[in-house]
Amino acid sequence: MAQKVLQDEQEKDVVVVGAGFAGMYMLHRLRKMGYEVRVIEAGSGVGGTWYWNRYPGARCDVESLEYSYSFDEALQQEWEWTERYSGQPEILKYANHVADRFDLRKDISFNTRVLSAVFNETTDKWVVESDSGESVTARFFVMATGCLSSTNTPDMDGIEDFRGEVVHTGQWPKEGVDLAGKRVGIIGTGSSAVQAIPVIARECAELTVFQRTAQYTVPARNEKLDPVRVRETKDRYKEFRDENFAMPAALGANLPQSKESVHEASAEDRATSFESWWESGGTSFMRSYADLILDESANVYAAEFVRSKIEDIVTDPEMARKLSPEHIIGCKRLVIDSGYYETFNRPNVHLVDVSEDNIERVTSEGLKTADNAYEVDVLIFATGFDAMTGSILKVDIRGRSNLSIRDKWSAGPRTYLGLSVPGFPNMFMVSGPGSPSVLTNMIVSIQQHVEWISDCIAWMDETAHKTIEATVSAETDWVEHVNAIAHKTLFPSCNSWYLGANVPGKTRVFMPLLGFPGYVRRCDKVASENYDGFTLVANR
Ligand code: NA7
Repeated sequence: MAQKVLQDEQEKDVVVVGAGFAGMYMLHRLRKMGYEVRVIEAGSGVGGTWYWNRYPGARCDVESLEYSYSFDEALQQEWEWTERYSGQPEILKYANHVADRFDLRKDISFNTRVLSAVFNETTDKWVVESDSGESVTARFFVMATGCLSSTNTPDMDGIEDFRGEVVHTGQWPKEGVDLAGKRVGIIGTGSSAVQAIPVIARECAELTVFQRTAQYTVPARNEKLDPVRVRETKDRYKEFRDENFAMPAALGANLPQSKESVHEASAEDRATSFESWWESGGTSFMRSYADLILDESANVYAAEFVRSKIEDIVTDPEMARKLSPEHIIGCKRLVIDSGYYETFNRPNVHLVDVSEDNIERVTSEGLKTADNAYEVDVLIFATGFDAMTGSILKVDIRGRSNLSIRDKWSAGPRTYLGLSVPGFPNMFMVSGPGSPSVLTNMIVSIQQHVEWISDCIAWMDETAHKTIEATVSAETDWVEHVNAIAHKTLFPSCNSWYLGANVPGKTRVFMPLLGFPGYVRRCDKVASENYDGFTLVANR
């Protein structure tokens, strides 16, 4: 019994929630620096978003040679990616390789969900409790819960009546879902659906896509990686990483970025340029002109080009019309695909525009819309995530004076640097709201945050400080800064998950910060000025 108490109540230096790429590196780096760390993870394995998103066709939209850790030269040299964009199984294999290589699992509690984290003002320590009964007390508390890990499932009447199988792309069962010969319905046409639809259509008998907002997607042009390109990149991997680190989204330094306004180009040049980006594939399509995401009248040209492609690809004009988006291109995250629009030429694929014919309820047999009824055996929710804040707010986090993070953020998330929140001393978030996060190559952002946080913890010890806490004025200035930058662009102009607009009742706040290099400079400056914008309390 005594042993059980010891096992369940641990005292560590740092407790980390989540064993995705953020939690894994946080553990590795802090442990190397001599700290005792406990990581708590709800899944049965490492990988975070790549552990949960096992839906057919799941693939990263950042190129594999970039979407990987750079902190260890041997690791980046030894790991072999096979495709331009890695599929989920390969990324998960990579995460497991990292966990093995650095012996991470011994400090991770799997199958354990953190329920609460409370700051004790007498001891200046966090007490973190979980559903397994495990309780960890630590000086520092790090939320490494990921930006896209809390699934958003719309509340639909009648769901309990449905006799078939219900799955969410973001919580796809490990054992898979047998879709062969089945009638499948998929709700949503975001990135997950766009990736899944072509694969599922080939497997199932009939696929009905329930679309609320049509989606812009450009071809991924995924392919096997050329060994010569891999060798050349690995021969100068450090330089390659440094060049990407200096890019606005921390990626794609090898690709051109036009400095020209689309208005300056002739119609012929525009057509040639868009066509060439379309042919090379990837989200960099938006780089074809400098002002596409800044000016609505410029954006129209790119949107019109993609709409013309839809018209060319989709043979049924009515289907093409329904698939053609009207909003600003790139405002919702631009999706990349492998045969998405083409899939709607298949006889077994049907499209229901639920903005015209609203979903009324789920029935025992399928979905009832205002005008029709659809029978399905499997209902897939590809309805996205309560992005950036969902997983943080799921934990009952309480800072000074029992202040709850849910109350603190009741009008939307407010942070300093996306790392820290006033009232919550010694708590850090990796890629939290207000940091570049989802507008960058996530792994690069994660590494930058992990290194900043661990260096901060080491500095606290070197300088004999016990707590660090963002000031309210630093937070206010930071929130204004994030908003001011976003409002110079077209990003806030549509109902995207960047704004929280996809979750009913969520306050609309543009959450990620645009511009990685400026952000890094600011973080470095804050640290070099003895953590300017933070209140520091010295050890007695
Ligand atoms: P997204 O991009 O948030 O897409 C969710 C989709 O689900 C989108 O088409 C939504 O339509 C649709 N949706 C959400 N709720 C409903 C309801 N109630 N009825 C009908 N349709 C609905 O999530 P993903 O998982 O595809 O991608 C998230 C990110 O993961 C992606 O950007 C990549 O970074 C990886 P809406 O557009 O809101 O009208």
